[in-house]
Amino acid sequence: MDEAEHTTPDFALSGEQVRRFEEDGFVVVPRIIDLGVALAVRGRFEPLFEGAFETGMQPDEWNWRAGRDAADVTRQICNAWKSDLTVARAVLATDIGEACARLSGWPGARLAQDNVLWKPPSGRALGFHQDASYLNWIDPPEMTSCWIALDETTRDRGTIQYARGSHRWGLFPPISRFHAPENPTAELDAAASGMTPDLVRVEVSAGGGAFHHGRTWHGSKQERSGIGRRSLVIHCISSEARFNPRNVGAIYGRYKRAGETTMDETFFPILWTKTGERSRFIETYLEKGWHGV
Ligand SMILES: O=C(O)CCC(=O)C(=O)O
Repeated sequence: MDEAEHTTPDFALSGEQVRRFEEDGFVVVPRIIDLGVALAVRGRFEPLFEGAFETGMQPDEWNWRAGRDAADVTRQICNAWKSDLTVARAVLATDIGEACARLSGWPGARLAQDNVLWKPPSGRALGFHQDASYLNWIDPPEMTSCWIALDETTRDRGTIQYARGSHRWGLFPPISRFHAPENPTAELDAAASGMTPDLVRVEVSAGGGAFHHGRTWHGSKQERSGIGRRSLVIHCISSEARFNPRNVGAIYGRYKRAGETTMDETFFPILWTKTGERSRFIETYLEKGWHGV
C-alpha cells in the first residue's frame, strides 16, 4: 500500500449530525478515516504492544504487557502518537479537531490524549463511565472525543455503547474499576436513577466511528465473536484549555510548568482553530519524527 492510500480526504459533519450530537450526546459517523488509513493504523498495534516504538519515544501510558497482564483484558496505550508516526498521522488530523471544536462550541481544539485499544477475542468489558469524571486537572474540564473502529464492529465484538441523552444527567465521580469490572454498568445504572439506559451500540465498518460528549456514559461489554476488535480514540479539549492550578493531574500533570497554567503545545498540540492555527511542529514531526522538531 503506498503513502497516498494512507491519507483520508477531510470530512465535515453535517448540520443534522451536529443536531444529533446535541440531542443524544454522541453521533455515529459511517466514515471518519479511509479504510487504508484504518488498516495502516491497525498494522501498528503489534509493534506498539511489543514495545517497538518507531520514534524512539515511549507512550505516556502502556497499560498492557504480554506475559504480565491477563490475556482477556483490553490492551491500552495512551498517547501512541508520540511513539508512532502512522498513528500520529491519524490522530493529529485537522478535520477531527475541527469537528470536535464545532460540536463543543470551542474556538479550536487541542489533543488531550489518544487511546489505542485492542479488545482481544473473548476480551472482557470496559466499565461504563463519563470521560469528564477524569478531567479535574483541566480548566474547563470538558472533552469531546472521536472513537474510530479499526475493525468492523458488530453486535458480538464488544463494540462501544453509548447511553443516549446521558450527557444531560450531570457529572459523576470516576468509576471504581475501568478494566474488566464484574458489572460494567454498575455506576451507569446508579446514575440513571431508576430509568433503563437506552444503550446504543456503534456498529460500523473499519474507519467509521462516533463522536461523543465528555459527559456521555459509555463503555463496552464482553467480546463474544472470538475475533476481537481494535479502535483508536482521539480525545480533544478546547484550544484555550489550561491546567487547573488547584488539582494535580496524576499522569499528565507532569507537563505543567511551575507557576504557570498554560498547556505546552508540544504535549497537547493544537489541531485546529477558527483563526487557522495549528501547532507548528506537527507537520515536521509527522515527516521526520522527534529528531526533526
Ligand atoms: O472502546 C471502548 O470500549 C471504550 C472507549 C472509551 O472509553 C473512550 O473512547 O472513551
